[in-house]
Amino acid sequence: MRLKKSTGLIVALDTFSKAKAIAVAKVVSDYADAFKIGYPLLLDNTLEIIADLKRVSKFPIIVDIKLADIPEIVGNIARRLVASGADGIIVQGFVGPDSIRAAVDSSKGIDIFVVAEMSNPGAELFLKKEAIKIAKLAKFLRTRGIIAPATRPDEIKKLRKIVGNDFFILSPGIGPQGGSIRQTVKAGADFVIIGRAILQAKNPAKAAENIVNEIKSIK
Ligand code: 3DU
Repeated sequence: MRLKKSTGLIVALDTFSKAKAIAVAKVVSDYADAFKIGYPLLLDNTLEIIADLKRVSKFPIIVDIKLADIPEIVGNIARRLVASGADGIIVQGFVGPDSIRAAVDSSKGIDIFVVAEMSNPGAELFLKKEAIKIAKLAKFLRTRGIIAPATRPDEIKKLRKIVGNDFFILSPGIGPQGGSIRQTVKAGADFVIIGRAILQAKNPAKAAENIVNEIKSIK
């Protein structure tokens, strides 16, 4: 299942607990376009967690282990994730064209997203300088989109000009990391990726609803 835009919200299920991930996935289902799972959930569970989530969700499951390795390893892991039911895979862009291509070629048409620039302050030192090159590469290699930082909306604006409008920009970094939904969406992000502001809310469904209403209100 490929990623489609409806609400513009991707929920990051950043928890070690399968029960918590499934409970949150169920209650935010009306608001999310996709779920993103990463190391926390995968370390304490097996890849079966993807099938478990797919039983309670009709949305794509994007696996975010920020793959960064030689093409051989990236290809093998991508194949394994596809076989486990992943609908999308996030790879690092700094590894260069051969490894990104290995992900695309091994992924049987599921969505590959490339990290162009990370949202943490430390990314200013290395990744920010290369983000435009990585974004061009991601587009050239026919991936589905890039990850760009909600913490630096000017970067999203710049990257949007590079990739055009027929290419997804997914932006993490809202809330605890300092980014704002309004600025991120206005800068050109198609999706916000949100973890803690939903997972740690007293009422995750209400938090997701508020986020989606805020996205909708942005012109
Ligand atoms: O800050 P939050 O709790 O909303 O989580 C953000 C999520 O997005 C989390 O899963 C993290 O691994 C991911 N992410 C970034 O935060 C920054 C990036 O550059 C790439 C992914």
